[in-house]
Amino acid sequence: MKDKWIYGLGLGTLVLSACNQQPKQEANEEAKQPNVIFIVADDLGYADMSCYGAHRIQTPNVDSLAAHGLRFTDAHAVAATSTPSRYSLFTGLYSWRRNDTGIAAGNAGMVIRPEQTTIADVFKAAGYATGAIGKWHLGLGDKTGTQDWNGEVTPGPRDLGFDYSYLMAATGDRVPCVWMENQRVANYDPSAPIEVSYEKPFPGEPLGKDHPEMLTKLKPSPNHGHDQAIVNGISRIGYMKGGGKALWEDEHIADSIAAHAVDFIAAHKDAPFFLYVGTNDIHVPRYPNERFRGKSGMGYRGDAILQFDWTVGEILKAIDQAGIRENTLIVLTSDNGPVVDDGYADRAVELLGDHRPWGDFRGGKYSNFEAGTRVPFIVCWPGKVKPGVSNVLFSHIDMYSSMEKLANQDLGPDAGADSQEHLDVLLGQSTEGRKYVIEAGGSLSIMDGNWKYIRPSNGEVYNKLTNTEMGNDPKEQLYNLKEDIGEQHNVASEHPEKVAELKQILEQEMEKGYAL
Ligand code: NG6
Ligand code: CA
Repeated sequence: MKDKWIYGLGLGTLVLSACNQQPKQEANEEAKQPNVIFIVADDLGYADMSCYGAHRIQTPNVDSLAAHGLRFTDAHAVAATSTPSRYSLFTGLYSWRRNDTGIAAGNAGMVIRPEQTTIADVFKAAGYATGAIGKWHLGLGDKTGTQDWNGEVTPGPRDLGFDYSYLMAATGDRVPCVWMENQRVANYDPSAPIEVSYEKPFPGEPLGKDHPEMLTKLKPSPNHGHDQAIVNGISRIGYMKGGGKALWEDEHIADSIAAHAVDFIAAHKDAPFFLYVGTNDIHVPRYPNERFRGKSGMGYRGDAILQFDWTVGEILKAIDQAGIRENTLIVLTSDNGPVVDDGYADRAVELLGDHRPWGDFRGGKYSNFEAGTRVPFIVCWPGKVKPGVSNVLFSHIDMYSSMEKLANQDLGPDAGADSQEHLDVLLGQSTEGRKYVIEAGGSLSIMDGNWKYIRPSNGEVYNKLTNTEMGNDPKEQLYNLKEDIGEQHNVASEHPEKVAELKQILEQEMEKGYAL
């Protein structure tokens, strides 16, 4: 596929060198504040895209971003699920220091409190236009269950530095199934007032568990529990009433996200902007647009990867059309590792074949093992970031301070307190990365690039519903990742000195605050 992003600079053969060329008006360009776009996929595995080794699926748009940018092999999300992972990405604070950052319900109050500082605040302080589009999953409003979905829900992203927002409150599989635009339901339908509960069903509202015949688009997998409110022929987690014409249609979610991102880019092309785009892909329920359904040969999970790649292509096209490619830093990543069956009978397990979403890593979403938090991570900024592959250790936790540096801001010592500044690593100008990363699955791990220590935990060893090896063990675990990237051999008893060393660093970090 010939793509403007690749070839827009001129001859395809000159692309790689063109990417490194300094813009003509260097002085002006230097002075200009770059636009910043974070594209955060949901549950996309390390090896789910062709640029990360997938061969049964092609992701040409992401691949072009990788070919013209820096593709990291050792980048880590802070947590193996969405809410804590995004909390840390936005705040530069470890989510495990708080006990209320777990997977948020659709009616959760805002997890990042208004008085906390986020990356969006950093860019706002630097005079940027800021926007958040797509998956949020960080709560809205003050307290769980107290939102009035028929009016303005506040506090919200506006209180966290985002001027504009167009968001799903939680996940595709959780009510309320409506878009929140600037903290109000988009396309609000006054004839169908909205009520949401995670406690009890609304009389007269059919539930998936009682009405399988109404589940025309997707049925839940047995025992996962996505069998409550029915919206758009798919049953969800939680109870909901009303919504009318404001209810989303799953097959149009990616289109809505892409369209709003494209509009935001076009509207702000003359001002520096920071845009967070959280895709719904490839989280469950996976029900991609008919343009993608059946196209991957791997069922809806594979089709959702194609749809994710399309979304990236739309964003790149919009940047091209706005003529701001060389002044835009794009970071593409995933919030946590992959899961194949996460609650809907979409045949993902059966059609997976030899595709390995987790690559060579063990575990997956929810797990302490590497596949839980080792994520795809691509940085592209033509002219500034030299294309290539980076094996330097990097963590989402450092995005906060690195963006402070980029935007030339300092919002104080409490802001992003767990975040280290590694802008040079991010831009491929240094190989001096952080010394270790801390990752949260069911337990906490610390990994220094070679060795990984997992704290003892009594959590479940294997999750039968999602087929996940959780990495929990009542005993200490130590893996030599250089020799054993698949974390097969616990060598804790052979290397007590290494265990002691990593454990001590982890405990020092935990002493600063640990609530999970
Ligand atoms: C789990 C859901 C899963 C998914 C996940 C959140 C069950 C059995 N499973 O609790 O389907 O929604 O939460 O995923 O309810 S995340 O990527 O947003 O963290
Ligand atoms: Ca996720």
